Amino acid sequence: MRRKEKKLLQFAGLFVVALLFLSNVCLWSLYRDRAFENLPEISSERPGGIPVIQGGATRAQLVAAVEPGNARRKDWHDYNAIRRDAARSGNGERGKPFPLTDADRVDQAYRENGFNIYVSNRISLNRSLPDIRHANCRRKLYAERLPNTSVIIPFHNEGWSTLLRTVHSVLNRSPPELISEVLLVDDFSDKEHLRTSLEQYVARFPKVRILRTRKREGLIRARLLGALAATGEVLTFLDSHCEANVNWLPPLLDRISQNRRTIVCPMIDVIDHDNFGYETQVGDAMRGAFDWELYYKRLPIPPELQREDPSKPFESPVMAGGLFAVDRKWFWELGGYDTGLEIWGGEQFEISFKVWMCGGRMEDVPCSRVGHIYRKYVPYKVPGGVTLARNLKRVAEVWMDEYAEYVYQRRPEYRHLPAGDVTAQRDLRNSLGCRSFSWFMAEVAWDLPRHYPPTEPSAAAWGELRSASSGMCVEAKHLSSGSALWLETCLKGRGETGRSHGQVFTLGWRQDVRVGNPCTLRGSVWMPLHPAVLSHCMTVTACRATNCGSTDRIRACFIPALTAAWTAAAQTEQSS
Ligand SMILES: [Mn+2]
Repeated sequence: MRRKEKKLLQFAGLFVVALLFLSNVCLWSLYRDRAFENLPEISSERPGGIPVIQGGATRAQLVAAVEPGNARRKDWHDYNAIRRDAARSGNGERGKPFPLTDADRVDQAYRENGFNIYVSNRISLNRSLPDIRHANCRRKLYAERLPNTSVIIPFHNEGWSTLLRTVHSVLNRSPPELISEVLLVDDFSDKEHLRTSLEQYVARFPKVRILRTRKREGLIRARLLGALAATGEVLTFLDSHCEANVNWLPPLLDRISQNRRTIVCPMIDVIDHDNFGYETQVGDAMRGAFDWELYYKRLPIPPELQREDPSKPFESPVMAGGLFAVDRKWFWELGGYDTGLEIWGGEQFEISFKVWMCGGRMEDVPCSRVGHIYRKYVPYKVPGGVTLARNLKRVAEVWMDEYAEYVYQRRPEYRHLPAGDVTAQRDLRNSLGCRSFSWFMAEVAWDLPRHYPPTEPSAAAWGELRSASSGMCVEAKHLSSGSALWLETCLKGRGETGRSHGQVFTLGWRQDVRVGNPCTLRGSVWMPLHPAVLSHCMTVTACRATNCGSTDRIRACFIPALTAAWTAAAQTEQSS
């Protein structure tokens, strides 16, 4: 009887997988031309002053050692390429900031791309980057035999130089035998330079192909499209304004070759949107996580997970989104992305929860670094909040079990938002025998509640913040996130009663300051303190509050060194 049931379940599972696969295959109809299928072999003569890419360089590839795993390992560094990079000079080389003049800063430079395209255009497509990896990375050996990869780069109206610098950096800094192909997936761009010029340009690289969608599909389906067309053993997704750094690829592929169910992410470095300088992110190696409004967050690696060798891969609960590598078959076993997700957003949660809960794992690899331009603003129309909300709700409904409630408590508007049919996703979850979200929280994201507790502890205090020395009050001129706080005459002193104005603040459990009282607070509105406020280093009084009616007083003090950090001193006076 039990065996019969098991068989039935297995069949049902297979059926669902087949259905999913078929529905994915339908995506084939989305793109029009698989451009440049049979390209001629290129000569080593490159027009336009473009240096030979991986031009037959003999790489130092001895150093084979037998490690405990019995896999022969070798040094994958391309020392010729490293020497070539070291000899380069010019604007932006070694990831140095471009010397900007005022004329370079005109708004027009940012308008089309969200970053300064004029500056980008004046930096070589083959520019060198600083090797900012941990020193241990230079000595690391990886398996001699690694899977090859298709590099999938979706783009929409990307700038010429930023798109091609992405491609060049991949070709320049990857062992050619590990690159099966580079797939540029054009999500219905209308920029002229991305038509014939691009086709002619990439024709010189036999491994680079362009796929084009027939209508705007959005990032998620564009990635799926690339994944469907890909033939490499591993899928590596990159954004269209990236630069791959020294030896970025072998450390990623090595982890997948050791465990094909591992999704790996490189460290994402920051390419400045003004001057194109190359730097690490604040905090560098951190774990990916989320708050309960489902905003992506980065958490410090907790002491329990810190290793003697900080260059070792570490587990990450949630990926940042755009940059990762995954075994191609494993990606499809996981159902790819939920095709019900629209355009952009939420997909990094879906794939992250899925891989962890369904028998895989996810790691960040410190020895693999890729730079990314974080835009100043998004230059094209992104579909409004509803799409993102709908995507997040789908993810919450399918994967988060009872924890979805914590999201709905913070975003009540999600509760009744229609998220479309999620039956197929739930069936997939069943057929893969995935674990519960509470398992995920207990075993993978166990450090998350330390920073983002599902149930927020009540505020320490709220009320006016009155300077002990000057008697002035802190005021928010504009009640929006990011506007500075100033000192003004206290409203109470001005004869106003005001509880709903810019002089009411809450001192949160995290010792952060938010505008409003605990009942009117919405989300985490971050208010930077104006230097003039900080320099007061004042003592303030505020009403103690576990509820909105309380009027006890406490004294609290700024810690001047930490912007907007507070320390609540002992409770002193009782107010009337
Ligand atoms: Mn991007």
